[in-house]
Amino acid sequence: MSNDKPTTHPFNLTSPQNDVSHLAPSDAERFKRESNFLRGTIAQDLENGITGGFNSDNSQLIRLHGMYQQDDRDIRAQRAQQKLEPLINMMLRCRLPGGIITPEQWLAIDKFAQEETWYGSIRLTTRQTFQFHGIFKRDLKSAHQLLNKIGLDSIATAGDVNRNVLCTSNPIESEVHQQAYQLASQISEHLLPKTRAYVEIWLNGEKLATPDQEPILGSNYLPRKFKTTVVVPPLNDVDVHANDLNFVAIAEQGQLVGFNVLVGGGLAMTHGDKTTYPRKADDFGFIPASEALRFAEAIVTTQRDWGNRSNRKNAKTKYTLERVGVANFKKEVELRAGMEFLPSKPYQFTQRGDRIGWVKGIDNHWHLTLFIENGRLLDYADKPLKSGVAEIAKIHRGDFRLTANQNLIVASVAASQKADIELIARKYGLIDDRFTLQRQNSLACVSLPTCPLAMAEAERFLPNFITTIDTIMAKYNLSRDYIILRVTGCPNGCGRAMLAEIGLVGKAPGRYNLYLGGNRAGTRIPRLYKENITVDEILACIEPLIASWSENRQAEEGFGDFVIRSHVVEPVINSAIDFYQ
Ligand code: SRM
Ligand code: SF4
Repeated sequence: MSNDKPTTHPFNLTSPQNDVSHLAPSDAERFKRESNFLRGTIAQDLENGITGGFNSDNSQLIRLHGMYQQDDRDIRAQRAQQKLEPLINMMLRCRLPGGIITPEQWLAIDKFAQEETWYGSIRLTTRQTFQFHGIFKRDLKSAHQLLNKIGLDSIATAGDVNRNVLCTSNPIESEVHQQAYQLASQISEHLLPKTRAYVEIWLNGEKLATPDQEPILGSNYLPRKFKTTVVVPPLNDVDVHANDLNFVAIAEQGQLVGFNVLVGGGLAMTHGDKTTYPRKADDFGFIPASEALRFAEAIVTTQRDWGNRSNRKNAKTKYTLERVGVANFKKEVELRAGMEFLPSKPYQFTQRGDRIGWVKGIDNHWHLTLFIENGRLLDYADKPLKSGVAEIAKIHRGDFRLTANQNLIVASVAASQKADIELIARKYGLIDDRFTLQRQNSLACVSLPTCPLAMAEAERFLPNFITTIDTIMAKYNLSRDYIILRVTGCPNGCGRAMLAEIGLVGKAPGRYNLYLGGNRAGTRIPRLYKENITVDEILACIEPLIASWSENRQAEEGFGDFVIRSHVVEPVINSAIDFYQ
């Protein structure tokens, strides 16, 4: 039996009109409930060779196993004309807490991407893991079996569960980083679905006699996706305010003493629906390091029981907090954890981007952060990036770390190997001195052609757009500076444009909403400046602002702070109230 029942009545602390538990559950709740702990009829569906896809419930259910059913949108119309089914294939997202992967594992996934996927790429994501795009149904089992063979899996990287747990990159730089990484791994394991469905379906595991139990997630799993990070200030490279739950490491004299816990961040919205908005996480207070798992569980189960299971657009923790009140949610968490939060400890975030290039760690080993544009590792004609990483993996004795900015760290390199690794990186275009700081501080989500929700280009649009921005920056003597610039192909916000200094949110092909005024630390949500404009119009808007920033900025003032100080846009203070004002 699963522990689905709340420990107290969900809304005995707040007004009854905020109770949504009596509303009809969404269809997602039905298929989760009927799925027999995530099995559905996936196994039978796999045998059906007539279609390249899964039936509708299974196509949703496979998400909780880490896959999305997609088709290539570039050739959709052409195939329809030929009376062919769309080119249905799956995207598979690996679980990689803290983004750590060994060279041996890398070589195995590199080979798989090359030989078994339609697109032949490895895509590093904004959540410190990688995706294969274009696996056909017939090859899915071998993909999972390969991952299993090398000690990886894709469980709970999608769907209504706790997703891949992020951790500030380069954990071996100090003891605090190491402890943070350990916590990220522990949280990932602790909150993982306990069903054997994954093992049975993909790894041909025996069905056990004992019934399945989901003591933390419940048999209906969570109301919506749930995202967790462990972050080590002053670097906010994981973008805490995009996440439901964040453990902010607090160190004293170089030793981790505990965490400030931030709850309820999230960036998605829906065009035209003002009940949806990006929201920053609230600081609940400080907890000792030893209590982190207990609090993680209490927060997840509170959201499990109090989250909106009727309307998926308002189901994330950020909306639960707004509906029941932050104080009430926090009180319930304390009740469940059996412990109160202590007053928060001071900390500061100063930056988000990765430190591209070499840094030396405490153990005298070196770490090389490679800038991977849009996280796409592919063998382009002029720069075989994917092969380059594979060549490094062949000689590298440390590990790789994927960052939440879609970059790759070659970690723990002995001084004696530094030159060899750099030589390979340069030869394959993985180090390119022409990359400007601007390019390195820009992000795009995947978008077309694989994302079914894309409204405008993002990944394929950004590189050329940055070339134009580079020219503008140079014109105003800003080549050695940068603006955090991000583009997402739709308002779901996978490229985290809603925490950018300049954010572009896809509205229609070639048209975007332009947001301004986030800050470099990632602690302010930008505001809508112009709606539904073309790329030329975007450039016409931002060039004069960049010129003015260059001319009138205060020392070290970022572009986002400048546009707020100059009243180009007013700051978003409390997005639940003022985001649409
Ligand atoms: Fe995302 C859905 C790609 C990070 C908010 N996201 C999707 C899907 C799976 C489209 C779909 O549902 O069919 C996209 C697949 C595109 C493709 O072809 O690969 C997709 N999301 C991505 C990635 C790959 C973007 C990237 O360029 O790196 C990121 C994968 C992360 C990972 O490894 O787990 C990715 N997605 C994010 C982030 C950023 C973050 O977490 O730091 C967000 C905003 C933060 C947040 O959650 O508020 C994000 N993705 C969404 C949403 C909106 C959720 C919501 O609250 O409403 C959707 C749509 C949904 O869930 O209904 C979505
Ligand atoms: Fe797709 Fe939209 Fe996410 Fe971009 S932001 S990957 S277009 S869902």
